[in-house]
Amino acid sequence: MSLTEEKRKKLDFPLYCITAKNLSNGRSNFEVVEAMLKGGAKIIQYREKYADIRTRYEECLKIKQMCAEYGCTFIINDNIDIALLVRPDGVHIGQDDLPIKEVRKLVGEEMIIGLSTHSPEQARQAVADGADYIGVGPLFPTKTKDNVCDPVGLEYLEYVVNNIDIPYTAIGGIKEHNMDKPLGAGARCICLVSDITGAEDVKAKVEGLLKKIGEFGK
Ligand code: TZP
Ligand code: MG
Repeated sequence: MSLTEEKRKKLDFPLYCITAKNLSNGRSNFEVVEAMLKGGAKIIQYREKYADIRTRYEECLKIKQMCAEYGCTFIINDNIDIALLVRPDGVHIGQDDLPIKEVRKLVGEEMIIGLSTHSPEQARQAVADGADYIGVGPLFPTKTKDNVCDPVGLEYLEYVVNNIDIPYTAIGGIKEHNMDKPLGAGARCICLVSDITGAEDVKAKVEGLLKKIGEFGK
């Protein structure tokens, strides 16, 4: 199986951070990533829907380096071509992207492949197809993602918590003020996009979130 202990370790962190330049208050992706890293982020996904491929490639090259310095797992969204050149820890794809089995042929066994899922059927299929982790959402309404499907609600997250044995991250409309909901449902990893990238002080935001997550339920 392709989900090795090494991959599990790279994904074993309660907070999953994603870039969103258009929701970063005018700051660059580098500035935001640096602040995430200084705040203690250990998984960062580069997601950039509005830049050309050359810019994405160059940003990924540099962010890979930055993440390596902090021992942070680096994942590239969408662009398998950039991933083949930059060799991040992982790639993240959606239901309408190339099939996982084909992506696996391209990126090889060692690269993590994450897949966005929205239903129990998709989660089971992701496991069968060899995904290394899944995104579970959108839990709540979100404006961050275009053409997003309707919120799936906490029931789907609960299904994953109880039935799926690969790593996952809960995503979509999660903010500091409602993150007790996915955490209370048993989520071991949550992803907040705009709440982090749009924070006035990104480093302090990540630190604060990690502290709260660590204290949750104690
Ligand atoms: N995939 C499902 S929802 C989403 C993605 C990338 C965006 C989540 O962003 P936010 O700002 O945390 O609602
Ligand atoms: Mg995609």
